[in-house]
Amino acid sequence: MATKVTYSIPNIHCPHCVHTIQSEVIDLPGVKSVSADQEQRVATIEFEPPASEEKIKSLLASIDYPVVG
Ligand SMILES: [Cu+2]
Repeated sequence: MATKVTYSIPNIHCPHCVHTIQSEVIDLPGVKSVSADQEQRVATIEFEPPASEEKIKSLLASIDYPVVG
C-alpha cells in the first residue's frame, strides 16, 4: 500500500532544485511519484516498500536538500 507524504525542504529555491529533487528521488526503488513545489518549498512523495521515509530523507540530505520538521 502506497504512502503519500509532503516534506518541507527549505533549500528549494529555483526550478533547477525542483528538477534535481524530482529526478533523484524517482530513482529510489519503491517511489511512485515526486512532485516538488518551488513556491511552497515542499516535495510530495508517493512511495511503497522498499522505499521508506528514512531512505527518502537520507537521499534528500545526501543531495543537499535536507528535510526540515
Ligand atoms: Cu535551485
